Amino acid sequence: MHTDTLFDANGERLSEGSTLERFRCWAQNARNDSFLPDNLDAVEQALLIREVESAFLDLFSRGLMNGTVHTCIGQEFSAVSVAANLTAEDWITSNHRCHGHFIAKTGLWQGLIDELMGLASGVCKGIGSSQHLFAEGFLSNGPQGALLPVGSGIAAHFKLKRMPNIVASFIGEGTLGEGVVYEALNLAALRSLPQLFVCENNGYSQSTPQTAGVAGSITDRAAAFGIKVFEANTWQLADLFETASAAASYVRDEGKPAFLLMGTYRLKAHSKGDDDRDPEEIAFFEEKDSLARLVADHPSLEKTRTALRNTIATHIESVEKTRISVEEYRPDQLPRKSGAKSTAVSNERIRMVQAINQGLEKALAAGGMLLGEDICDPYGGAFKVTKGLSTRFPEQVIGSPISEAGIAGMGAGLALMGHESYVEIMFGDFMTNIFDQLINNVSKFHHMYAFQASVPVRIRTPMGGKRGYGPTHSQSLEKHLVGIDNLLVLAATSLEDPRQMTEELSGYPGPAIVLENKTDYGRMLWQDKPELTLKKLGGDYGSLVLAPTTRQPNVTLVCYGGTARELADKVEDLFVETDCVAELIVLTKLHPLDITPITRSVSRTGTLIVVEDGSCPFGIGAEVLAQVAEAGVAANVYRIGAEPVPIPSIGELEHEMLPTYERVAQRLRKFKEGLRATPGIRRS
Ligand SMILES: Cc1ncc(C[n+]2csc(CCOP(=O)(O)OP(=O)(O)O)c2C)c(N)n1
Ligand SMILES: [Mg+2]
Repeated sequence: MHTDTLFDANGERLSEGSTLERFRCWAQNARNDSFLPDNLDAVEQALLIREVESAFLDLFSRGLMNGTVHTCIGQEFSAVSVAANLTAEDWITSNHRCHGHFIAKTGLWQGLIDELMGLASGVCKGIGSSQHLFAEGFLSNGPQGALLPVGSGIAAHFKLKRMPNIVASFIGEGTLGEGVVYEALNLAALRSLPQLFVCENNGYSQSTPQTAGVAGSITDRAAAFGIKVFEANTWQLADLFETASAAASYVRDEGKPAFLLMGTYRLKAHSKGDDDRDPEEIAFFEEKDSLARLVADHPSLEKTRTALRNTIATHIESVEKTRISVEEYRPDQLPRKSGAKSTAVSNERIRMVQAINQGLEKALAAGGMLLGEDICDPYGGAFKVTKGLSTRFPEQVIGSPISEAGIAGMGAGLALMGHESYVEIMFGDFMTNIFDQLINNVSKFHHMYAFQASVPVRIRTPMGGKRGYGPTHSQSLEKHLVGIDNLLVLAATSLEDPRQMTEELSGYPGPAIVLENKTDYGRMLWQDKPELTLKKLGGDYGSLVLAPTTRQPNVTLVCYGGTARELADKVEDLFVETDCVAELIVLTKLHPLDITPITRSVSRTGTLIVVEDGSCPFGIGAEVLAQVAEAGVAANVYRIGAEPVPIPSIGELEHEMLPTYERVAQRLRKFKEGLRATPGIRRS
């Protein structure tokens, strides 16, 4: 194994500039005389990449492109050497500097040019542009490191299906600063996934030299996970192609991850024109550039280059300049329309936890995947929801280390490959750790990749307090989740069989969050009561409405999640105590919100109370009230939610801080008093 750490003659570690010193040394000593003619295809591919990249810089300088572009000029052989060892069915996950990887893997250079020109004929219809590319066998995204666990998920699919394929996941050395990199390395090593991590070390992360951004050794990082390390550079080409081949073969044949550290140098600015590097340094590497030297030594390559340049120019000139329409872009996958169907809810006598378990079992039987921390037997999950499942489906249930972002990404990768993937986040509080995956990956893939990618990943998590778990294990963070566009957010309750929700979700092509509630797990599902009717409105994902069988409701109570069952159990007490007849609307789909059952009810009752599990500011209640107002329905409105403080562990104090039946009753009593005090209050 090589090491990337340099020592001087006295055994002192070289720190300042050591990487670049080594690069200089490699570049200086490079001998590529015998690389041709055997590797002509590879060199021509590198030339094509360089000419396409040069065309991009030209288009940018002439103001003919939007945004930004990160070219890989100088680094082309990295992409070419790795892709030379990949089949069409293998995958690449890539980053912002992805054009070379894309061309080397897919050959779709025209589609790439069109993409960056914002044309409908682009590989992603011009939506993603430079950093967000997708084609069969390839995806790239801009947030550093975010796609590594997605690559692990794709690799997990190959392993599960016993396919001979591998995933090559590219990052730059600056990205070694991201935590998710280590989650992916750990997951890939633990599960022996066929994933080749390629770290393109060009000595800089934007403006930050490696010495200021990467502590210690790069290769030791991978080696610490027991991952085999390969090392090559883009100056010594024969060695590079041999090493890349050995690395890919190792991953494919052994079915294990490997780490390929690729020494290279970008000859152009980080993106368009931002370059603070020493001009002498750049000039040195320009002079030593392998590709330029090969062209200089082989006149036939100069001809090839001219031909490529002309072909590219002709393409840019003649391509039809049409753009995707607004109508084509706008539609989302979210279930926004609800049917008129209304069905009576009647549940089996079974505990919530058991019903969720059975729903998951069905999803697994249909080929789904389940990932999470401590979910395997005999433990069966922190709340015992997954008990028995790893025994029944040992290959489909992945017990993971503490790596929320890692498993969310991995679930997304598995979902991309067609598995409905359930990811359990042990406590809702730790949804914070997967925000990058939610916001920058899964909720964007559908639009960003021009509707070519489906990610049926479902993130399940127990939310809420009332169990004394304290400030970081009791929160209701749903208002942060419903703010994510293109993400379906469901809230299960023990009022309705959760197996129904799993059933409704099966076949939904997009990502979804399923909020469960800690207080609900041990409860028996709601059973019919003669004085109340529980109905589900609007078909799949429809809201539940609990109304008195005989009395006319005069208050609309909207709730979801943790408070729903508590209020449902006491809705009759509310009448006795406050004289208010409540119609309880339980939202099972928080995003997108279906306001119709609420406006319909409020039009009749004139009073709306939204009970929110989390704190009110900028929350679910605010959205409900805004939509009711926009619908033109006037009403007396109130919000009840958690106090905007950390949830204390002490029982009585916790109780006081959270929305409860008592607080709803108190609010209604006050409202009644107000009604008596202010006759003629406006009703809709
Ligand atoms: C999470 C995240 N933080 C910051 C950025 C902005 N950014 C884009 S590229 C880049 C430098 C990446 O350096 P490196 O990983 O070495 O790749 P290179 O650009 O050298 O190819 C930065 C900071 C980003 N895209 N994602
Ligand atoms: Mg770099």
